[in-house]
Amino acid sequence: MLAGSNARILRYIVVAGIILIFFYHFSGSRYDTLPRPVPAPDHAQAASQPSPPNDEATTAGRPVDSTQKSIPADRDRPNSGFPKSVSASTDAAASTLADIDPGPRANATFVSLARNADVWDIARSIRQVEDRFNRRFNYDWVFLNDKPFDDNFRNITSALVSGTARFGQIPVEHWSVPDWIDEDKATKVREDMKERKIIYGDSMSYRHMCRFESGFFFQHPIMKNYDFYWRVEPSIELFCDIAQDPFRFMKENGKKYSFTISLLEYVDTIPTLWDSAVKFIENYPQHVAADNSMEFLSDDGGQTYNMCHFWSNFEIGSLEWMRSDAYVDFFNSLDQDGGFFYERWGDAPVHSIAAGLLLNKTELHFFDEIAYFHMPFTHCPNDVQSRIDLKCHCNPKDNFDWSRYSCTSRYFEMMGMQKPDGVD
Ligand SMILES: Nc1nc2c(ncn2[C@@H]2O[C@H](COP(=O)(O)OP(=O)(O)O)[C@@H](O)[C@H]2O)c(=O)[nH]1
Ligand SMILES: [Mg+2]
Repeated sequence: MLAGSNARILRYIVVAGIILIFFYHFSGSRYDTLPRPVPAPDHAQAASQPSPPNDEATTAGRPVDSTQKSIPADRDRPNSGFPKSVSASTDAAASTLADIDPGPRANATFVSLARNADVWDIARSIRQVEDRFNRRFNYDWVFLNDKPFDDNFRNITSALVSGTARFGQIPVEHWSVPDWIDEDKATKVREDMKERKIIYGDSMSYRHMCRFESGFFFQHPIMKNYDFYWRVEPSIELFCDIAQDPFRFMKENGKKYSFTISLLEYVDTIPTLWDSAVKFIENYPQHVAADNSMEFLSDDGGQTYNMCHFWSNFEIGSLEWMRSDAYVDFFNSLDQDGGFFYERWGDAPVHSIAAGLLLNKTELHFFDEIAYFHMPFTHCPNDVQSRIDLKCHCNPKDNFDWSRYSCTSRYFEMMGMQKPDGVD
């Protein structure tokens, strides 16, 4: 009897042991696929130059001494280097991006121009950028505003940004009407555009915004700490994981300007922009690149503009290029002609014409893998396997690239790039 119950107890122990081993094994392998925490950067390292009095930096809501040194470019991380690919999607552990070492960083920042009232819309954008990319890389984020940022804006945004959040006020001379502009003439233009129902045609603040983004954002003292920028607007979406660092890609491949969406500009907003560009070419032939992208901008060898431009609400670009004599001469030349106020020149065609004329083709880049939405257009990568590997949630049917209003097809032709099957 006693021997029988001992044997039963022994059987219970053996069965319990097997169950324990079974649970340990399966729950353990599941936890292995959770992201490893990425070591946070040393947030105590901030700007390498003293910031102006209005500018402050915070990290997760905590004030940071903005007079301290910036994070050095290319700070080495242990085991740095790009993964060959992230395509091992059936291997759950390998597909966890946090397991892939991010590699050395570029000296770069996100930048958002925003009003205090934009706080929730920019918060949505930040969350997307952090989740899809920056939680692994911890790049800084610069917020610029023509008015002082309020505490609510500062607290909400800096809690979301994994790098250092920095806040700058725009100097009044970068957000006002220059003295060579005839204000009566500019007022009449706005009234006329209002009647003709041209989008933002009667808005003065939109004009300041376009002029600031065209010629001044890269000159802000906070931006002078960085070599590359990534512009983020309120209410954008990112549909895919960004596995490799676009900043590092730009730097290592000599890229100066990049895009995800291109399209045709609304003619009535820029009737004389091309005339100004042609005048610039005549006055500054030394700034025009030998292997420029005139084919992208013009269908008749430069006589007229075909309205093609890169959509500048997304851009990753070189601040060094923007601060070069070539770009600054280009902007000043356009600015003197007054079209930011006498018409409604957008920063997108201004940046695009500059990139097309001043840069060699090899310095431009199309980021196919950055799946992006800004009302009302979407870029969704064509390749099925890439969408799976990068955990994309965009519907490829929404992709704008091959629409007749997009200029991406023309870009592919100029660059000799292969278009997807079925696209002509
Ligand atoms: N500080 C500030 N930012 C502005 C103002 N107007 C527009 N912006 C910002 O400029 C960018 C472009 O404006 P948005 O309204 O998105 O223009 P859209 O994308 O062309 O329709 C966004 O980042 C806005 O937050 C303004 O008057 N002040
Ligand atoms: Mg916008």
